Amino acid sequence: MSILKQIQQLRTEINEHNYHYYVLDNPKITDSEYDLLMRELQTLEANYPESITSDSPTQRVGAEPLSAFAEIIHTIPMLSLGNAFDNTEVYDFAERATERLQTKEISYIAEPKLDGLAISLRYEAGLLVTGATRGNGHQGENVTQNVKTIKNIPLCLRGQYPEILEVRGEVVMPKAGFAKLNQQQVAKCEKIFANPRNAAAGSLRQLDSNVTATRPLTFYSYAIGAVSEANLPKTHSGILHQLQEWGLPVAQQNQVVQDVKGCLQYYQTILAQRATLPFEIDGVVYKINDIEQQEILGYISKAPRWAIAHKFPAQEALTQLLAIEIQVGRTGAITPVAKLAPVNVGGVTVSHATLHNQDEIRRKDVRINDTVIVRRAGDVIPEVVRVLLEKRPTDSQPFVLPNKCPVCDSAVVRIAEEAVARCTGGLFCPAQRQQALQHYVSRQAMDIDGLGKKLVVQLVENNLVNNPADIYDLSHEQWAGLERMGDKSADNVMASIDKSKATTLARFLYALGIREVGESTANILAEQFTSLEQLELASEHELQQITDIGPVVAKHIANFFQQPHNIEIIQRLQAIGVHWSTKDSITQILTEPTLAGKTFVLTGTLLQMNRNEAKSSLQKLGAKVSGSISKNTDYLVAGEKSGSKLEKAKNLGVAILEEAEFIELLGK
Ligand code: D41
Repeated sequence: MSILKQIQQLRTEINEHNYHYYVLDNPKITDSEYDLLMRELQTLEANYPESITSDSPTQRVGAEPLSAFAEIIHTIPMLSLGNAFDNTEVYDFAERATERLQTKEISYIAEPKLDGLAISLRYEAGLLVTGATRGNGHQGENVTQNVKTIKNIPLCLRGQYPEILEVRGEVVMPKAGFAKLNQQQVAKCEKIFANPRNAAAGSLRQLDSNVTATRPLTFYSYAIGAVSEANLPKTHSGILHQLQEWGLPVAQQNQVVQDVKGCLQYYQTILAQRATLPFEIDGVVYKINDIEQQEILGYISKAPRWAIAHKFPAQEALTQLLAIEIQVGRTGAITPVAKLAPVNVGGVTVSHATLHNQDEIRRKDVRINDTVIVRRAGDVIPEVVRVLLEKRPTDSQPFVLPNKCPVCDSAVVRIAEEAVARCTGGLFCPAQRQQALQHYVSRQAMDIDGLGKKLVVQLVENNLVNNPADIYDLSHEQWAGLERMGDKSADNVMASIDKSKATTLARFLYALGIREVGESTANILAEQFTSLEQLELASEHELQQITDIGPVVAKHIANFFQQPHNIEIIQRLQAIGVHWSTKDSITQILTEPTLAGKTFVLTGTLLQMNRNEAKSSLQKLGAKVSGSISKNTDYLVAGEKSGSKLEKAKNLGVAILEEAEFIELLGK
């Protein structure tokens, strides 16, 4: 047998053992036998280096350290999950589903909710080509080198896999590995991790994959992204089973259950197992199992209507409320914050908790010097759950929010239908100014490196900067004159500012800090409008026509651009050199006419793309994609085996597109 063939056989054999060990949890040989095989392969490869391929089981570690992670745009967004905190919310979720689906009985797949880091793996021709973090769901970081060091992630798929396969799942650090890692960190006098999730995230975001390789990480698949295969199983459980056949690890606790009752039983079972599971979980996830039903239900905002996370009760502790502090947010929102005697809640020291607003303080009757129960749930801000009235000092007084802003003394007002009170000072209020600037320079916005909170605070305190445009006018002398700054740091900041001028329209829109315009809305706006000028002119009504932009958001956007001082600042920024490529807008012009305002329904099986791809292509062109046919439907895209929807469309006289016509319409 030729050496190459021998090497190939060894790799296949090792991969097969990996599969039995990591995925099936049922090893066929002992660890030392396995080590022997690995060593044999290493020796052969060392003698025949030209035989080494990137998917060889020996090639998990050793890549050069990176200087930064590259960005990866997810071809299909990684969605988020809605939460249910009690049984009622699960019933509500199920009731909405049964109503929309017109059926009483629904099968769900119930899964443990792993507390780690969501990632997406992309396989092409069976080989792992990229691993990316979820990031904001739309764009993540390329962590391929690190992902390859995770031993239960296959470098190549088994069996009859599709040409392209994206797998979504969670990277976790098992409890045992976490404890051991922290012991090692202590021994090395390095920082210890607060919990397994932080440790997993920190390990996956190492620039040197050799470090990641030493960390005990594990991966579990829970969904698919883009896939070039039309004949996938018709249930989520079937898809997970298929993933396992292809060599991907799937949590063994997953279970198909019937109706809400089955879901809630599963919740109790897993809650009882929580302490003995090898990994940390913070709840369970229910997903409607039938893919067709999933498609009918569709998505709302960034979360599917067919899935929900049922969270375990958060961890709680008892402490003293020392004071109530008032924070003023970027948009003037006044938030009361409880200052607490520091207390350990589930491994994290908590010294502050949000009190939300005046109504919440009144409802819970929270007062200074009270003894309170605080709760911490995952990564959310700690909360005061309730007051122990029996421990309340006799002289305590109800707490009332001040009616003047504690920072700028402007009036605090509360609009009738809003829960929050706001400082009316606008950019006159130093707190608002500071936060607007911090937001403007932040990583997701203009990304001005080296211009952190401390510098922004100084700029505002010294009255050097009143609005974002002023940042660009500061001289070298002014920068160098700030505390802890010198010539060199002044040069660095000025260079970062210069560099940040080349940006994207989406980032710029987000940076402006328009109320209710977060990253995802900014992305949508940048995709919909060919230029900023066009957006500035858009009416509230036009804005509302865009999918995912509701009346409130539309109003805030239109209002923002109606303010002359906002336009003036934008013009100053552009004059100073802030710019973005119009590449995106050119492709948009080329594909015109767009499908803005048109409603599509997809049915049957498409051969050249899957439904999610078809849907996102349509949405990019401004079309709406709906789950059911009505007289408002403009087009039905009918793939193979179209059933009742095709009939209904014919009856209603809705235009019907075959796949080829549809692809032509997309301009592909
Ligand atoms: O175990 C998890 N953390 C988990 C997360 C899971 N079992 N299933 C999930 N399913 C989804 C959808 C339904 C959107 C495919 C998820 C997540 N999403 C998720 N993880 C992070 C954000 C969303």
